[in-house]
Amino acid sequence: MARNIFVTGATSGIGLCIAETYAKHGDNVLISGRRAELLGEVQARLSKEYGVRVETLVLDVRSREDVESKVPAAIEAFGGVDVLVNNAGLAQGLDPFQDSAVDDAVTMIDTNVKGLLYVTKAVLPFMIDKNEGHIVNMGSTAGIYAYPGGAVYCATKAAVKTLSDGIRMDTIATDIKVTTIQPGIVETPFSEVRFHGDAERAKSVYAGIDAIQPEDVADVVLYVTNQPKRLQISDVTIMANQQAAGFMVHKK
Ligand code: NDP
Ligand code: 8X3
Repeated sequence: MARNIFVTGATSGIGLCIAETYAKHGDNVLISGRRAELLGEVQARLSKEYGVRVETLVLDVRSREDVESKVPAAIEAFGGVDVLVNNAGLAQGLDPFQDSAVDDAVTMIDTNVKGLLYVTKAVLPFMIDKNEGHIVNMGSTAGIYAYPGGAVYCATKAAVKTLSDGIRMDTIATDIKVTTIQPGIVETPFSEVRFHGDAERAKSVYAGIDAIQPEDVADVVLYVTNQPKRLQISDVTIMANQQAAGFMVHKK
């Protein structure tokens, strides 16, 4: 039976690919992000290509007010939610902590930690009512291994992993599952966002690496949410063959 999947940050990169992977699998998707025009384009393409229901929600996860007012209404209209993929997130800057911009740090914490928290709080009551559901949180190898210039980004991803573990404990009496996905370097617009639009510098991150692609991550997300009720996959860490830890890569 088709499930209802809510993906945040579905206008680009990994989230877009996750939404498409579920649509291809025959599930309905509620896609969100800040860029309304992109959401409309993705909605038109996925519904046409896969014949599933695709709904959109223009949302800045940093706005607690917006999340609290818009998310429950969108889920009601969607007819409930089986899987929440908390994917919206970003890095800003790669300067040493002492030289980094406080504004960048605040943006990362507001998006990656507080945004994920607001969305999860808005969605969980629907899952608790049904006594089931699956929350998939997008962590990162950056949450396991800090790297130079990544102190705050890495801390936000460590927080994602810890939030997931705590929520799994607090919902243990329900059939809700919680999974953290921790990818290494994935080739997406992520680095262009990190370097504030510097495309050349962004390209250099992936040069010489057969980097993992958004489809690789999306396949894992689909896999963890396609397991029998008895089985909960708590964490998955994936990285390129040429990566061994956080930013530790062997370039060819
Ligand atoms: P992209 O930049 O391609 O996608 C980021 C997505 O997040 C976009 O859809 C963007 O949508 C959304 N987003 C950003 N800020 C907000 C906000 N305030 N409110 C709502 N949506 C927001 O990067 P990726 O696909 O690579 O990143 C997706 C996730 O994967 C992030 O959480 C990232 O930290 C994580 N990750 C990425 C890795 C990589 O190497 N690429 C590796 C490990 C984890 P919009 O701009 O329309 O709002
Ligand atoms: C994104 C992967 O290694 O650029 O989380 O931090 S990395």
